[in-house]
Amino acid sequence: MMLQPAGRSDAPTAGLDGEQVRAAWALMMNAGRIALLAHEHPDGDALGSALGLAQVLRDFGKTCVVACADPPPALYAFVPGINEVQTDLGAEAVDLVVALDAGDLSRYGALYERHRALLDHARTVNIDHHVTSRGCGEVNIIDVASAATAEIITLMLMQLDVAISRDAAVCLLTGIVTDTRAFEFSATTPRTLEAAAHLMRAGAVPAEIVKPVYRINSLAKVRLWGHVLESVESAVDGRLVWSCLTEEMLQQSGATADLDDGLPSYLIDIAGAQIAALFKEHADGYPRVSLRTVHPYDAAAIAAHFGGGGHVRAAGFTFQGTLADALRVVLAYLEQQLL
Ligand SMILES: [Mn+2]
Repeated sequence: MMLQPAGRSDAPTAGLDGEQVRAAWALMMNAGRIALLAHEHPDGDALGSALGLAQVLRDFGKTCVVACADPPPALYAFVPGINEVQTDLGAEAVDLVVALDAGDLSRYGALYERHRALLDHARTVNIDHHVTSRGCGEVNIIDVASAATAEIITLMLMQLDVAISRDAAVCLLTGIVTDTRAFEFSATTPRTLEAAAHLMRAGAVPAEIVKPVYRINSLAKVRLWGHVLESVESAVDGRLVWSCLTEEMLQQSGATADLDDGLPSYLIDIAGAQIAALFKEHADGYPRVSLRTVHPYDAAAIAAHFGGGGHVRAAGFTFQGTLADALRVVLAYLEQQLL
């Protein structure tokens, strides 16, 4: 029997539509003042794409404004130019809007609400990789085969033979690294790695992105995780695993409630686990339950049973009762799913 290649069979080998790329580039080259928008609640791809493209366009003498409805998370402090991100476009006119990593103007949040008169009528280039995107520009480069918007921008620049400075390369590689969790997600293709290789040749270093984003933790977070991991329990031959994050643990570790980010995923990575649940106590509200599953268990369906929602592998809900009740009721339901 022939061995099938392990990579994605639908991995893209072709470049982007050359006509669209040239049309987008012509709009940028004909503009003097350009607003680059990252979607609300920005991630590394939205920010890296906007800042990276802005730095490339500045090398062509363009005045660029990078804006986002929300300030960048502190995590991205290492990204060149991060301090220039504005939460408002100001009153000055812009010749062109480049909307990045979302294909619907409403996804730019408060920025869109505040500048509706401008954004509804501005000449706009839209670059995105989400399958749900309709496109909100006169030129739309929506490429769902790309793992990140920053991958699309890199491919564009490669096709146009435009030089990329080191700072711009760090921004764009941040987008690719964060949208693929350092090339781990299945959206990663050979072409993603080719784009990343191009950015490395321009001077970007993956470790300088991976370390601050995925490796560095505060001492408080490590202590909080220690408490939670020490309390892990299991049932159904280890197929069900769960733990609690209590107010007492938060106080003992000096951590803030958001530092549990990543814990539910850590639980489902325990060998043999098929459903993982993290029960999070709230001093002034009902407990929150985060679920992670592996195939064939549907986290969204389980969460929906308790009035919540999410994705097939990751979902959550608020339990209308005490933490003790949540443990009793939810664990019984989860065990039932595994029988
Ligand atoms: Mn993205």
